[in-house]
Amino acid sequence: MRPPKSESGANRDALIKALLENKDEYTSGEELGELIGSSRAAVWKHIKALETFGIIVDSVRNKGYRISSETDTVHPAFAKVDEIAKMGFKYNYLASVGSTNQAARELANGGAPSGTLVVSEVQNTGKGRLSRGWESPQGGLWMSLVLRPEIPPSSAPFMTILTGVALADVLNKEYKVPAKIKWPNDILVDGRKLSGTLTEMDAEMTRINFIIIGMGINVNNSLDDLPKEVKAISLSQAVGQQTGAVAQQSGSTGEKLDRVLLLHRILGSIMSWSKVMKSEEGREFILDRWRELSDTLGKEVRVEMVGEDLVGKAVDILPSGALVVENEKGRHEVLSGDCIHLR
Ligand code: BT5
Repeated sequence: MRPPKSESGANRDALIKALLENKDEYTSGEELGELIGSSRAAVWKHIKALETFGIIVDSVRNKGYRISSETDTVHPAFAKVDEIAKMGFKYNYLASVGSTNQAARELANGGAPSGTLVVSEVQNTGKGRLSRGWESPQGGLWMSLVLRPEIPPSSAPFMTILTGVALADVLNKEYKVPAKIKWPNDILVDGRKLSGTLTEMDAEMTRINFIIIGMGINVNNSLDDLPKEVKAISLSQAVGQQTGAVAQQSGSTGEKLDRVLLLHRILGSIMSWSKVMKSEEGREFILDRWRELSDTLGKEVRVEMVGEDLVGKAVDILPSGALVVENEKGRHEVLSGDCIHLR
C-alpha cells in the first residue's frame, strides 16, 4: 500500500506542508522552490499535480500561491489523521484505486489489523453488489474498513445493519437530511440513492478472519456520469434542498461539504454504535433504530433473489440481517437479494 516515497512524492508532500503552513497568505514560487528544493518550474508542475488529490491552489501573478477554498480533499495532510488514529482507525489514503474494497482485502490478507481504513479520492472500477459497478468520481467518499470482530460468521450481517444505522444516523442528526435505509443497506433521500454499502467477508466455518465494509457516499461529486435510470442524490444536494439553498434546481449541487468532517463523523458514529453492539440489549436497540430509519418496512416489495422473486409486505428485520416478508403464503425470511419498493 505504501511504496517507498519517490523523490517527487516527497517534494509534493513538502509542498503541501509549506502551503498549509502559510495558508492565509500567498507564497512565491521562488520561496516554495527553496522550501522543497526544486526549481520554480517544478513547483508549478507539482502544484498542477495536486489537483488529482482535490487540492486546488490559487496562483496570482507577482504574489505566488495559496491553497484555494475550492479545495476538496481527504488527503492525509488535511484529514486530521491523528484524530482518526485516536478513534482506533488506521488511515490509508490513495489518490486513485480500482476498488477500495480490493485494496482493503489485500491489506487484510497481509495481516492488517481491525480498524484499517482505505480511502481513495477516485475509484476506477468501484464495485457494487452482485458484480455491479459503482461510479466513484472525485468529490465522493469512497472507503473501506477492515474489521476483525469476534463474532460467529452467522452474525456478520449484523455489521451491515450497524453500518446502515451509523450512516443514516449521522445524516439525520448532523446534516438534518431525512436519510432512510433501504434494505439491505442503501441510504436513500426522498427515494434517491445517496450511499451504498458492500460488505465482504473472509471466514472459516466457525470464525471470521475479516470483514470489509465498503461505503460509497455521494458527497460533492457530480452525478452526471450515472446512467439516467439511476436515481441518485449527493449529500451536498440533499443538504441544499433541506436549507433551500438549491432553489429547486434539480441536478445542481449546493455548497461543497467538508468531506473530512463527514468522514470523522461517520467513523465516530461507527465507533459508538459498535460499542452499543456489545450487549444483547444494545443489539436490540440498534435493530430498533434500524426499524425507525427504514424506508422498506411497511412497504409492498419485490425481493429479487437468485432464481426466484418474492412479493409481499416487508414487516421486520431480524438480527441475522434477514428481511421478513409476509404474503398470502406466509412469512418469509430473506437473507439476501435486491429489494424493489412497489408501494
Ligand atoms: C451498492 O451496490 O450499493 C454498493 C456500493 C458500494 C460502493 C463502495 S465505494 C467504496 C467501496 N469500494 C468498492 O469498490 N465498493 C464500495 P448495489 O446495490 O449493487 O448498487 C449498484 C448500483 O447503484 C449500480 O448498478 C448503479 O445502478 C447504481 N450506482 C452506481 N454508482 C452510483 C453512485 N455513485 N450513486 C448512486 N447509485 C450508483
